[in-house]
Amino acid sequence: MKKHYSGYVNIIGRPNVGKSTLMNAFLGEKMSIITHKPQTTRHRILGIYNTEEFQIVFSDTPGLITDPNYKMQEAMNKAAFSIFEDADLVIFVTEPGEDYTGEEKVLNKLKKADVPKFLLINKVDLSNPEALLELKTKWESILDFDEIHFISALNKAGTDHVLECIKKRLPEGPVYFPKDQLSDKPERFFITEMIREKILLLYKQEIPYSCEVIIEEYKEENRNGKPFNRIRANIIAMRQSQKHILIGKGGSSIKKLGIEARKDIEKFLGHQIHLELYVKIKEKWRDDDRLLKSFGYLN
Ligand SMILES: Nc1nc2c(ncn2[C@@H]2O[C@H](COP(=O)(O)OP(=O)(O)OP(=O)(O)O)[C@@H](O)[C@H]2O)c(=O)[nH]1
Ligand SMILES: [Mg+2]
Repeated sequence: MKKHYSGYVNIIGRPNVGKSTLMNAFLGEKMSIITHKPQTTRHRILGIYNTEEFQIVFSDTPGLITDPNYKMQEAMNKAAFSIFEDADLVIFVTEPGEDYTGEEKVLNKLKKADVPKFLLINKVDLSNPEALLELKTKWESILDFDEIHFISALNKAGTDHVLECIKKRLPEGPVYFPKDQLSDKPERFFITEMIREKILLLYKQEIPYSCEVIIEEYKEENRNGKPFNRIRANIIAMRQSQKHILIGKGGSSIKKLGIEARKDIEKFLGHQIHLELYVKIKEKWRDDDRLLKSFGYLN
């Protein structure tokens, strides 16, 4: 019988270094949402790479936050650190110009981890060869990585090569998930993520960080013989003033949000939907254990 290789490859790093872009590049699918804003990813998301011979279970994680300010950020850090528990290989992503102070905790964990460790220096398109070599030397003095690679996840430069290097290090192992499964998260999770991505892109300052998206109603119907979904989602904000901004003058902002999100969701589902968005206020949701639990941040 042909041998089968598998393992958990966990991606970790500071916010905004390109972890989600990297996982999507490995998978060739948009699994994780990506924006220019830090702290885009809030949950650990599995993205599963399947071939006949390999199953690589990638984990995209929230960026490590040095000083969490509220319980949701603590939960995000916990999700990021959980990767050390089941990793067969750890990928630490960094970018040129990143300051590594405050990273002692993760560096110590990495030092102790008894699995192959890759350092990926991302966004090389924004740097120059001299600076990159200097950066590599600096990292070599900090930690003994098994492999160091320069990549541009955005341009998929170097990512195929890294994928091959990962494959070479994977142990023989079982099929953890059915071979047609792409993630551990359900369809509805991706729908709320798509709405959240548009909130991050369309609103400024603290608004996206004060919001959570939950699906209130999800109806699968038929229209003219084709699937058609009716989706009602609530955007949870913390204050009345944020609600006003989210809705905008005469409802203009939330309308734009709805249109943009609907386009992505329809592409994802492969058919038309009707999307209704409402804004609700829950003042301290980011510190409320019960709500964080219901939003999937705490067990
Ligand atoms: N120039 C350049 N930009 C990149 C590259 N990779 C990612 N980016 C950009 O960096 C930003 C952050 O990318 P993400 O993939 O969301 O980063 P992340 O590490 O997942 O961020 P968090 O989820 O917030 O922790 C986005 O604007 C990406 O387009 C790259 O190779 N080159
Ligand atoms: Mg991310």
